[in-house]
Amino acid sequence: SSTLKEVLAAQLPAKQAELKALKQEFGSMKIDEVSVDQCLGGARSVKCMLWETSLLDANEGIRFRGHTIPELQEVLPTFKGPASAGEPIPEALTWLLLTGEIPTKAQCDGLTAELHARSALPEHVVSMMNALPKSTHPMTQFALGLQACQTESKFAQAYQDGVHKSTYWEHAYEDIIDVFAKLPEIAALVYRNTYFDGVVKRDRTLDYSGNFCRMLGMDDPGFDELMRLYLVIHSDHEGGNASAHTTHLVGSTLADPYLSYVAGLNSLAGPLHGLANQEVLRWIQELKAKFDAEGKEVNEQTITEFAWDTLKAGKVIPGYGHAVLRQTDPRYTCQREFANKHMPDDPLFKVVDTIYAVMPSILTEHGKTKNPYPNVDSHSGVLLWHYGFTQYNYYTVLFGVSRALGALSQLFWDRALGLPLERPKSVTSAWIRNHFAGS
Ligand code: FCX
Repeated sequence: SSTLKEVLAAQLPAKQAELKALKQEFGSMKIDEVSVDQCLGGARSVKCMLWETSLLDANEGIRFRGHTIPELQEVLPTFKGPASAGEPIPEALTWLLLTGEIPTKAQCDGLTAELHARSALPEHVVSMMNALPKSTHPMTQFALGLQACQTESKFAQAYQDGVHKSTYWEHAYEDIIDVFAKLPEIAALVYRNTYFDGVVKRDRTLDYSGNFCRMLGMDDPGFDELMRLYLVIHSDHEGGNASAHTTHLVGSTLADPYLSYVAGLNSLAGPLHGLANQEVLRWIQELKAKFDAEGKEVNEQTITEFAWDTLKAGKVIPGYGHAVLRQTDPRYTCQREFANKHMPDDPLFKVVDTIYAVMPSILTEHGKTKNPYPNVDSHSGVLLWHYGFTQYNYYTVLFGVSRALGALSQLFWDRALGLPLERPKSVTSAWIRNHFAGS
């Protein structure tokens, strides 16, 4: 079977021709208009970015290369091999994101071997990371680790060597696969350094996720399956979300994939974005602590009370609301299904489910958010917690391992299609006033 790089190389000419034709046929047509509200309001829903790997529908949720999450669970190869014999493996999803094609198990195994072979961290990265204070937030350690790996960038080297722009894709590809390979190593070192003895053990007879779990020090096959699901569903959420958009923006300067994705990670570390998953667990733990201390049960009534306290204090309910979605996130739903299948009696799962029962009506009554339903971050933490993975300040690092698969797959196509420097126009408030003066 062909390697991933060969498949991509074969796709290039047609994809480049398609983009050229798109420009020729529709280049002067309008796909959107921008209101002043959108200019002042975070460019919400302005269509101005090409993103091939996934597309988000406000009601249906995400499709990866046209496939919903339940569809992927039917068709992508699993650790055991056949589709549906467990959760899809991230290698399969990565192949799909990059090529648009469903891979065979043999193709996935080839990619697994390639990732294992490229995973080693340079010594200077390990010693730099070992020197960081344990109190450094895991996301900061994670971003620093990747930034330090940038010494290995083949793209940056090729650019220095003055290669022709038609070959950028090849060097970008090499970096992207290297970054995929190294992220679990960096992430595991952060975890082992922050909470344990810094020792990282590997099992490269396993897949990308299984080996990652061993590196974290987890050896429950149930946790392996959870990690496969986790790494698949957090990978991509079209292009406008902050981590994907940042990666794309920084990459558009021809900063290499290491530098580009470090920037994306720093976006992910914000509490309105990926950090929300740690905030959800913190919120639940604070809620439990409060009512345990008061000798009260955690139920619909006490959760409602705690939610109103949060809202009245001028804070958000983490894990609820979304900039695009207007229904329950299918990434939430598939995690809920995982919980129903593997841990139906888990007490924290029951709390999350009770929150789900009351929160939409509380947020609707509060009257601010356009979407009162849960997003992906609302459910991920309790699943990890169930397996004893309780260090919630670390949770966003897992999101960061996964988000690379989507953001960098698109970055490959950014370079392969020769997409230009991104540079939208900004205006001053005086410009806006003058623009409408007399109208
Ligand atoms: N709790 C309380 N208020 C909320 C809210 C929530 N969960 N979600 C939105 N609101 C508020 C906003 O803060 C805003 O208030 P303002 O008018 O005083 O500024 C108002 O409702 C309108 O916001 P809305 O248009 O619905 O949402 P935005 O597109 O501006 O923001 C996020 C979307 C996701 C940032 C927002 O819903 C939020 O803060 N949620 C909580 C944090 C969270 O879960 N983030 C993770 C999102 C995602 F899944 C991910 O990136 O990982």
